[in-house]
Amino acid sequence: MGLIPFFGRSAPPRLVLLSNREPIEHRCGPDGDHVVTEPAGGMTAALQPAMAATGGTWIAWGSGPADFEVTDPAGRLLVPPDRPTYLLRRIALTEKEIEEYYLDIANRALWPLCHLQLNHFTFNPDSWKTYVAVNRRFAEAADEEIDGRRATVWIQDYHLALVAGLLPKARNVFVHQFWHIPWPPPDVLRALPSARALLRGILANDLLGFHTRRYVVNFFACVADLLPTAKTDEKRGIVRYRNHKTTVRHYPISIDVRAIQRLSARPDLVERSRELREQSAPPGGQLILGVDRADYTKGIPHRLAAFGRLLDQHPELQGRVSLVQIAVPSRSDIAEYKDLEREMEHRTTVINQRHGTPEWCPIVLIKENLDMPTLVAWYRAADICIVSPVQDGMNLVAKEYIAAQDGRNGVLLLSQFAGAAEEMEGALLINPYDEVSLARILHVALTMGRRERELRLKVMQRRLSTHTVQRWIHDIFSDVKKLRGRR
Ligand code: ADQ
Repeated sequence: MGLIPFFGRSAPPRLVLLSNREPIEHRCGPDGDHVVTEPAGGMTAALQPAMAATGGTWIAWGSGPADFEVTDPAGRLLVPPDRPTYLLRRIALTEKEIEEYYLDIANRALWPLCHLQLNHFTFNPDSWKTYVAVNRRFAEAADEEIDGRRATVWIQDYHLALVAGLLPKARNVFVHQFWHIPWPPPDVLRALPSARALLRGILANDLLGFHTRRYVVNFFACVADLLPTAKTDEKRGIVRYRNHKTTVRHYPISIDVRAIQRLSARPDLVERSRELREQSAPPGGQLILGVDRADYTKGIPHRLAAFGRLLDQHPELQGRVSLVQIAVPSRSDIAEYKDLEREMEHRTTVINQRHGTPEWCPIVLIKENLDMPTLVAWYRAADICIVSPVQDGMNLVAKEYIAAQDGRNGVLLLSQFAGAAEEMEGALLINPYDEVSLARILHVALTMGRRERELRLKVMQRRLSTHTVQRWIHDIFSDVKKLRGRR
């Protein structure tokens, strides 16, 4: 299966991809040379292979400190540096634009809104104007890259919700967008004063993708509620609004399963994982793992509290189990994120003081950005992985953990509020808000027999082996090809 379906004899349309985050950043090294880093996160890693396969242009915010020292005056350079296959076009943002477009609207308004966290939601109308202006700059850059040719524009995520509506209409350009986070129900979306503008912008896409059926259902409910003149056919996944037809489908994102499996089988990583286990799990005991960006949607305090309760209720577990929480700091410019870091540290200290002994530290908090080989070594080392978001579009950690269980039999605890819960039959589903039941299910996982562990894992690994990120890209582009043909 090729990543991008074959387009017949005609040359494939030019691909122009837009995302807020860029696939690589440049910074200055110690000797004044330029060092390349790849920002953490599943999304850019998932999209790189598609760009490498097709060529084209990737347009993104140039957020690295030395980004514009290596580009032409239009902000462009060929990447990846070792085997250049596509063009990266960087957009420079001013301090004000970063504050208003990125922090205020994307992260203080749309992110909490879509994750149903209205207690964290704020809206600044001046910042919305900047959000529109930055989206316009992305659209103008895309239009320059298309340059009148036949093209497919692929927009990523909630930072760029208005781009489709700001692109000039052109018959030979197909525009589609993937929304990586949940889509909220109408009562929540109504809290956004610009909700109608947001919907109108998104409905300028020819195809719109979400992770799950539930988000598609919410989207149709929002259109019916806020844009009553739109005509919807939910069964066929079609919205017609102002003479434009948008197809709305769900495509669950996944991971490069083979790449994780290969890493997990590497002898040096098998050894590394043994060392990590020795360092952090009590001898003969078990290791529970959490891996997240430190974000209030990921339910980290909830899982720490449940682990504390587990230790309160089961004194026999003293010195028998440890929880390693890897939480890379994220969006630290926003007060709530700083508060979360403090809360994680506080809860960890309280539980460690209450239960720890000179030989045993119940919770180890690691606040580092780890490379994928090290993460995979941790996944291998853990008997249990706990993924407890209060809302999550998909959650790739759950899938990475299962893919890394080469010759192991780890148990996955997965929040019913993660998109991944719709696919991962075999996981122990949890409600992060229910501390009592979360502690109980942790105990179930710790005492689960080998046979049941293996059976559950097998179900998830079988599903994952065919539902890879390659399939995600292929399914989206198959639909792009069909819909473009019909047009
Ligand atoms: P995120 O909210 O970032 O993604 P997730 O899907 O779990 O959440 O992806 C996180 C990625 O970052 C994983 O690939 C993980 O390996 C990596 N990561 C986590 N902690 C790390 C650390 N300490 N060091 C290095 N890497 C780390 C958004 C949505 C999700 C959706 C994805 C993709 O919020 O719901 O699954 O996009 O669409």
